Order: sequence, then C-alpha cells, then structure tokens
Amino acid sequence: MKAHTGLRINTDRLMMSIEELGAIGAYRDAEANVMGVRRLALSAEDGAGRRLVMRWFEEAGLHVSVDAIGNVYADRAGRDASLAPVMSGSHVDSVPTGGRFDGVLGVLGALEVVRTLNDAGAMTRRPLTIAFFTDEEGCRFGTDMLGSAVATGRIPLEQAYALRDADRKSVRNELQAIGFLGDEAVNTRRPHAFVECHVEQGPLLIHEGIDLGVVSGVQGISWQRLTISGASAHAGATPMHLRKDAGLAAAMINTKIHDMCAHGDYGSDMRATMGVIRPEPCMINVIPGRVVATVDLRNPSDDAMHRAEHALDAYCRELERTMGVTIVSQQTARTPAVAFDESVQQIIEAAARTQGLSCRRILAGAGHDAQEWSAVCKTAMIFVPGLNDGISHNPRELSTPEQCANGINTLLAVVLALSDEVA
Ligand code: HGY
Ligand code: MN
Ligand code: MN
Repeated sequence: MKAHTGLRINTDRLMMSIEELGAIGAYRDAEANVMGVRRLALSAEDGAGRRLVMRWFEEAGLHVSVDAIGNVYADRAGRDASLAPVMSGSHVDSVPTGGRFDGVLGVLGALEVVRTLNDAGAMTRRPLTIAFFTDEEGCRFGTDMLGSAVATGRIPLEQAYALRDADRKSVRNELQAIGFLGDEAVNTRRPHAFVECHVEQGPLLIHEGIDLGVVSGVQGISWQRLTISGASAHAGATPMHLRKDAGLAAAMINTKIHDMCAHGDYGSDMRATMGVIRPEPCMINVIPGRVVATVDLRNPSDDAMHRAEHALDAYCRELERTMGVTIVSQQTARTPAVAFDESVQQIIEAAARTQGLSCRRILAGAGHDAQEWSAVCKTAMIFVPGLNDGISHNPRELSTPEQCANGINTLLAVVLALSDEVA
C-alpha cells in the first residue's frame, strides 16, 4: 500500500472540470459583461450538470447512488469496510445570476481528491463518499440546503416533496422530470466526518491576504415571505391620506430591517436583505394594492435573531394598524447558528500550515450543506478566497487556479487524516 504523503492534486484537471461544468447553464450577463451560470435547482440545466458530474464519478470508479430527494452519493471502498466513511461534497445548483465556483468547487474538488488517490493507487483506511446535494440555494422552492436537510432529518421528505416554485411546480414532480427521484432511502447515511471546501463568498480572506479560511461555523438564517395587501387605486385622483399603499409598506419594512442592522440592537453583525419585491399591478399610475416581498435575516446569535424576528413582527402589526394594510408572513427557512467541530478545524489548520499556507478562523456568512451534516457527524469547512472582493451570487465570482488548488490540496490532506482515524 503506497504511502499517502506528498500527494498533490492535478490543478489543470480540476480547473478544466470547473470550466466544463460552468458551460452548462452559462449565459452572458449584460450587467457584469461576463459569462454567468444559471442552473436553478431541478431545472433542465441542473439535470444536465448532475448527469455530467455523475459520469465523472462513474469514470473515477465510484459506486454512484441517488436518494429519494435527489442527493447523489459516490462511494469509494476503504481498507476497512467496517468503518464509517469520510464524506465531502457540496452542491451544483446555482442562483439565477451565479458564478462557476459556488458549490461546484466543493463537489469537483472532492472528485479531484478521488482522482488523485486513483492516480496514486492509494486506498484510504476508511471508505470515502463524495456527494452533491439537492437545491442548496433555495431560491426556486424557497428553502435552502433542502437536500442536506432531508438527508440529515431536519426536513421530512414529504414536506420537501410538497414545496412548490412560483409556477406551482412541486419538488417531487421536478425531481421526476429530470430523472433524479432516486430510490435510496434518505436520512440513513451517517459519515464519520464531513468536510466541505467552498469559496468564501466575501471579502475577508482576500483583503487580509490569507490563503485559506478555517470555518468555525455558520450564522443563523431566517427567511420570510411577506404578502402585503392594501388597495390599488388611481395614482392621481387618490388623496395621500386615503391610500392603503402596499408598496409604501414594503419600502418601510425594508428601511426598518436596515435600521435594525445599523443601530446594533441585534448584534453588530446582523445582516438583512429584501431580495424580492414584487408589486401588483406594477403600473406607473396605480397605487400598488399587493406586494410580495422576502426578508432574509442573518445573525450569528440565535438570541439576537429571535429578538429581531419579534421586532419585525411587531413593526408589521404597527403598519397594519396605521396604514390599513394587512401583512401575512410565511417563514420559508429557519436555521440556527451552527458551530463546527474543533478537532476537524485543527486538522484543517495543520494541513494548511504543513503546506506553508496562511489560514484563519472565519464564520460563514452564507448557508452551506455542511451546516446540516454537522447535526449528524463532526464537520467543518475550508474557505477559498475570491477575486473582485470575493463577490458571489454574481457572475464576477472568480477564484484563481492557485487559490482553488490551495483549498483542494488542503481538502486532500484533511480527508486523508480523517480517513486514518480509527475512532
Ligand atoms: O443563502 C445562502 O446562504 C446559501 O447560498 N444558500
Ligand atoms: Mn454554496
Ligand atoms: Mn450560493
């Protein structure tokens, strides 16, 4: 059995795979003037991307299976089949204006780890599983990390199946439509450990000139869908005091959530976004009678998040009283702050330092599949910096081959260290 030490990934092969997958769902983004990626969960493009990656998994000699929520697992035997596997993976679905690296780096990076082990004829003590999970982004069906949440028992399968997109298409039917309604049972896999490599999606590492992020955890996430109902009326003939302007109410809520962040009453790190604002009838000379808007709150403190949600709810009740509108809120996603495993973080740090790479602990601003897997096994993440201030959920998302190689060489070392653990 060859020693694993000194193995290095094939960076060109990794980057070519990222480019090839990035061509599926590619579009020319007029605003950014670069090619972006649009592979919405369970779309035809997502199906094509999934099939390409599955083919690569099979070509790497892995045993591939699909579970009932469309998660794809690829298993590699270890010397001791009695030991639980080390798992690594992420997602291949994207937001509508995505880049080539979000999620993909973690999936194709895990594949590159396997390809490197194959080239070296190396067999790890523990089995390995690499994977990609369904609908991590949540922007089509309204709940993020969906596949991982079902795989780890936080969301029941039938509840996930029933989720519908804006065209009232269900998760179940869309899984069937792209051929990924798998037959493997969900909520059964319990890895020894889970480690995910992902682009940071923020400016910290690149601004500090640090090679890698050792992710300490993920902040809490609260998503709400607000339906604000007032009265549509003539923009010219209706006096201001007789209006029930749903558009004004939405704007006031948007200002309120930004004020909540600015004044620090809910912690200095709270972040708030009204990403969807859809007025009806959306005409220049009609007061909006109805608005559908979303509120995305992020907070590293669960207590502060609860207080912020209550404050927002009280504000909506106040607007109902003073403006004569009605505001119905539907919670579409809610995850607590998660702390990753200290021992796995230390393994990541040691792997980075052995390669002469600088690293620092960092809290994940975005949600990730790893936060769901941390409920069932010891888990941590490796962050890779990005150019353009680490921008993400934007076609200008860009990490260099060297930055990606640093992340995946570290992932290789971490997977090897974890796979050698007996207990
Ligand atoms: O919304 C998030 O944080 C993740 O990108 N789904
Ligand atoms: Mn992601
Ligand atoms: Mn994302």
